[in-house]
Amino acid sequence: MTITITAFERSPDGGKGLARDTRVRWALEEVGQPYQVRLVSFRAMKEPAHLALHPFGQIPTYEEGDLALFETGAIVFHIAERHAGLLPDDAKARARAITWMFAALNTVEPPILELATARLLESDKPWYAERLPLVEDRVRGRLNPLSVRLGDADWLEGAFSAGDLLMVSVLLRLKSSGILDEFPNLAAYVARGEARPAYKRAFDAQLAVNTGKPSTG
Ligand code: GTB
Repeated sequence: MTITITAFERSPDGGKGLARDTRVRWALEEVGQPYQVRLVSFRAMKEPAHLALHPFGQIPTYEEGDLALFETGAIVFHIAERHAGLLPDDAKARARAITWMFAALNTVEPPILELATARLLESDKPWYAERLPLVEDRVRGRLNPLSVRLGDADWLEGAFSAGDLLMVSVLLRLKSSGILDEFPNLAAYVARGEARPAYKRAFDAQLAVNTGKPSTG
């Protein structure tokens, strides 16, 4: 059955892979599922046809036959449940990998988003310089225990899983901040994720949308 996802017609990041369709593309590439992409403008995202797929008027969405999903956590979980490669077979290992999916989205991503929002929307405020270090420290408050738990392992729970896919996707948003480099094992973890052939294919596909040409490196 054909899988169709939505993505920005023109991503505000110009193709750095930070828009959330990249994580869905990555999951589909990991399990070897072909997919189509429907590009949507900011205006089209708020129109009835798209709102029927995504009540909050955002991307990405996921359509497969008469199934329509939104929320990247739910989409990646759906893909991982139906295809081998993103969740272990063993029930307990599977539950642990799913726990890391939730940890990525519920515990680690919120302060990272807060930092991104502060940098993007608050830099002209008189209190910005005072607030920024507080927000950065809240990010460090999540990275420090994550770094301790990862230790010198390659992935969070044995083999690469959907938990790693979401955690790396979330951490990628920090690359430009320099904070990730304070935690060398996390920086290496993100680099391992980016080095996966499936990630590269996903990255190149979204880059091609935004620049008209694929990445060379
Ligand atoms: N919780 C939802 C999910 O995980 O699916 C969040 C979806 C979401 O935030 N979608 C964003 C969106 O549609 C795009 S990814 N925004 C438009 C709107 O809300 O009107 C967030 C994003 C956007 C841009 C960059 N960037 O340019 O760096 C990074 C991330």
